[in-house]
Amino acid sequence: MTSPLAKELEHHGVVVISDLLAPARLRAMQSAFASRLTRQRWNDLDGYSKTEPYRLMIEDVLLLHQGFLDAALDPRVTEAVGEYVGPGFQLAEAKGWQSNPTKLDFHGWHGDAWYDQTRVAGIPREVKLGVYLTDVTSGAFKYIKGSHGRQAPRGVRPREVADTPPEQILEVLGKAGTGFLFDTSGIHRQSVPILEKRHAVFYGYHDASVPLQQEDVDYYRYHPLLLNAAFLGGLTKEHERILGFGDKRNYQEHFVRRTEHRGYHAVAQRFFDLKLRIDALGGRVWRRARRLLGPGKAGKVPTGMGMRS
Ligand SMILES: O=C(O)CCC(=O)C(=O)O
Ligand SMILES: [Fe+2]
Repeated sequence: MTSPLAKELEHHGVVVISDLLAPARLRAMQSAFASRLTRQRWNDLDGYSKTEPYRLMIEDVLLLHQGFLDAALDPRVTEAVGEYVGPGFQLAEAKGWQSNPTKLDFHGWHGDAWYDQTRVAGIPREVKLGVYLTDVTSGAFKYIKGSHGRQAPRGVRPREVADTPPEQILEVLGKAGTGFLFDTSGIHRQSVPILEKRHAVFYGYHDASVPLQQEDVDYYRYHPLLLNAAFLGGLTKEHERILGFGDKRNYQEHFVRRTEHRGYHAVAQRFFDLKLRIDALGGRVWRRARRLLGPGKAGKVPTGMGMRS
């Protein structure tokens, strides 16, 4: 094993890369990330998605800025992950979120369940790269060193970890631009309380030949990566392999995600359709008024009534 980061991973299950993002790169990524946090994703408006009260999710960060792709393919990262997971490793997920301040312990200690535990013997390796985009002085990522590869990943009850000596717990406090790699079978969590908003990105790497747990197949969690063509210049064949170019193993044709909010969605859709019809009617009335009264007499042009094709 030649990568010092892979060695640390073997030993502790976690390793910090304090200077992962250079300052100019970081600033650009922070702005791109923040631009997606201005509103919830809806219709033709990009934004965050929300499926729980305390986190605003940005799915598919590789679409946002070159920096997110470059961080995922940083040679320090790919070398360490390649050695630790094995040569078939791929980037399987790239998402980020804003954690909102709360004192509530909404997401406790756990190992990340991802593979089909009924079909896979042993514990296949998965590594995540976490990257902070804000300075983190509370609500930090925490990891129980040496807990990796010991048990099939699952939620962990507080009493199971109550006797852990404090020196065995790594708390990744750090400046924006800090990165850290961890074996996701090890016990970890975001700590509480979260006193200020935290922006963080998490990239997941595992071998795409490992069968996925049913829950993640149903959600299409590990869909082929969504990429931005503008950022794909200069990739090597190995980069393309890591990004899963042409790999259809986890691709699902005709996928439609199920939702618990079907009724809400249907009602919102109807109301919006009604609004579009009212707007269109308003547009017709305005055009007729303009024809009858002559240009300049029918008031200001109503906005938002244009068709785009
Ligand atoms: O938000 C955190 O600090 C923990 C994230 C986590 O558990 C994960 O990405 O698997
Ligand atoms: Fe996790």
